[in-house]
Amino acid sequence: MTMSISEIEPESVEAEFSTVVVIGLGYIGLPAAAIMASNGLDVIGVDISENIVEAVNRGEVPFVEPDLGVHVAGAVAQGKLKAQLNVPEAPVYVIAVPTPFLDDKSADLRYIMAAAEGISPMLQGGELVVLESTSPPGTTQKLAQFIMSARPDLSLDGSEGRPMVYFAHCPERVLPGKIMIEIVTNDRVIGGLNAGAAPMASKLYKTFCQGQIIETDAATAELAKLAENTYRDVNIALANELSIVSENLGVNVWELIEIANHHPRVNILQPGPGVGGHCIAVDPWFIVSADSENTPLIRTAREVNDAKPGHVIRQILAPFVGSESPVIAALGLAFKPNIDDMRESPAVAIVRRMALERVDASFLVVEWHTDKLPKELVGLPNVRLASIDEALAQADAVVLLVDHDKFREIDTATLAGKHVVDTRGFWNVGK
Ligand code: SAJ
Repeated sequence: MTMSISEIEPESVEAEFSTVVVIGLGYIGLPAAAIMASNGLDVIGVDISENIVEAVNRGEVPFVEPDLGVHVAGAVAQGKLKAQLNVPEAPVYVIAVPTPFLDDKSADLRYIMAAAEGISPMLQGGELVVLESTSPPGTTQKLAQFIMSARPDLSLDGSEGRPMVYFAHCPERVLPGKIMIEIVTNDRVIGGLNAGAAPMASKLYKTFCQGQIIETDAATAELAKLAENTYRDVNIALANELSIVSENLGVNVWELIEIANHHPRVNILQPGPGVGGHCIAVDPWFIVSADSENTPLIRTAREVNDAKPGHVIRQILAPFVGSESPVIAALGLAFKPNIDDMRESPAVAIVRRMALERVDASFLVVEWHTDKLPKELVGLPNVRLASIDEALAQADAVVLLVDHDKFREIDTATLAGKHVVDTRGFWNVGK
């Protein structure tokens, strides 16, 4: 299918999509549900968790995301958004469930297929089913085939007079921490699987998206989303590799990258303690598993980024080989700055691995966004949360793992005489 920008006006669509069912009320589904409801659609959110359903029906958001609370509370109060456990009949379904990976790095599609099982019996023909979850190439096709084999009375092409169901992939591309802005302003890729699906899905997204709506086929939309996150992963791998080379050559990598980026066609990202979160560290594997023979670069970039925590651990512990019971302050646990999300965080992995490796050492962890340790660190006797003042006063070594703005308040004079490892270039830019 050729790429085109849909010219359908948003005003004409509200009646057509009177009710939208969003399956999965997590970091992606709840913002999508809330923004559609805020723009006049009646939205029913479906989730398997009773706690989430109850929280949303109280107008509350069960995780931290700026501005999402206002949208959810407003939409629930106006009766435009409600949540429930079961999938109802509706003209539009949006699937926004997790796609984690299995041990062999292939995608685990069980949540998508569970959503398909819920939708199948509700269909009458004419519905639009949108897959928003980041998915390996071919997933929209698999989803459609799954539903078609459960419902042989329906079709993808109207053959033999059987009513059609329309399928599209519209991958989410929002940045955690800025979701409510980016969900409106980002351009949106709409990948239609069967004839008519892409224009229908474009109408839906035009109700709230102010960016360009770019129509293509489902497989291209799937691969485009994976390519975006892979581009970032490969670029960060370059930065991480340069950080180790620079260290060995006595060069400051932050200054090096800043200078290189003055070139008009160079934009190297920042090195760090590793790549975390549930997108950039996962999605490249979906391309590798789709064509493992032809993806040495993508695989190697993943391996370079996954090896960075081990390098950071060696940097922190090196001066304490042979010395007893060092005290190490670890600043930050989240997977990136100014959010509370610690899932797949390299900071958490680094503290855990160090605590297991040096049972004689004490680890004082500073994380403003939580009053309890994440599950990976619970039960480790040599790890506890501490205030910044206590951690800095007691520490022999200080490792900056997350560049939370709040750490700017630290007086760097208090670091004098301590072994300092700054994984984010927070204190030493330009030196
Ligand atoms: N990181 C670095 N150096 C950098 C930038 C990031 O080490 O220069 C690290 C971060 O510290 C973090 C990880 O990478 O551990 C990922 O953070 P991120 O800010 O790059 O991305 P995510 O995972 O929060 O969101 C990404 C976004 N994708 C792109 O920017 C191409 C977002 O737009 C996607 O919607 C999201 O993945 C997703 O859900 O796929």
